[in-house]
Amino acid sequence: MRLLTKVSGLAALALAGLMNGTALAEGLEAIGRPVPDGMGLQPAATPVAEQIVSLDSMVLIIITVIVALVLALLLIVILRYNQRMNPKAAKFTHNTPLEIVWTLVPVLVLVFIGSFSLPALFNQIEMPATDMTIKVTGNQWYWTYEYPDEGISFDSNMIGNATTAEDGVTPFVLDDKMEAQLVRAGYTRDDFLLAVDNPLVVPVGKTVKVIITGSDVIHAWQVPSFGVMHSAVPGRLGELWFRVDKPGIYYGQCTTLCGQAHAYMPIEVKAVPEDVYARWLEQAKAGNVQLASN
Ligand SMILES: [Cu+2]
Repeated sequence: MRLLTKVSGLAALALAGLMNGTALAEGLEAIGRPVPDGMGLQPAATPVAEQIVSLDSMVLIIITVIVALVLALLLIVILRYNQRMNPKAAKFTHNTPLEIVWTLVPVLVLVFIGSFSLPALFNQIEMPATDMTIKVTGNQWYWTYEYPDEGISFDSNMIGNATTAEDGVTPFVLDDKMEAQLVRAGYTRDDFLLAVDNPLVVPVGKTVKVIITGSDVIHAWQVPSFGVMHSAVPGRLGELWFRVDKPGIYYGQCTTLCGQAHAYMPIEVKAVPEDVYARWLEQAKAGNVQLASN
């Protein structure tokens, strides 16, 4: 069924390509997205996200060892030092060397973790030299993307919300009609609640500075694969940066509860090779901001 959907998606794309000679279709793979039965973090697509993932793995190993050690100590105490095994209780208190050790070892563990987590944190918040700037504005309930240097600005709405649902399609309901609309746009039913009409488009290998604000209430722009998240606060400008290494589609969500349709303002970023980005820019400046999906 999924294969069929994919094939029909490709057919729809080919048809769309025939009908619209200028549409860019790049056959991008959806990399940053939730998957069924997924357990870990989404694949890291930026240096910051890679740092976060390796830090996460390292801390997981450390806490596993600590939990095992504490559990073993507890079991030893429960089994060996209970009242039945020791009818005559020992009377000693304090053991200075032991107390120094159980204070010092946790301090050293924290210093060790900090020596990795602090550089990761600074790497996230210190803005490197950037190649381009994008302004993100959170609205109830969609995103506005602006390329100040290029004079481009457009809204990004979830496919199938009240604004984008085609005639005869019930907004927010994943039925056959909604699936057909998704397929026409180059997606599958798995992309429902993630796919948008106009995704953000960025070139791979370029350092992108994102400035973030809100127009009504507080939202938050988060893309897990990029390792970025920032609140979109009305009247304030936040900033973050990312550099995507691999072309693909990366999904995210608004992560601050912002009202009734909070769950329906996903983020979709298409990272494309530089030449494709240049062609998209030309097309976008001419008024067509859509980058056809695979
Ligand atoms: Cu929101």
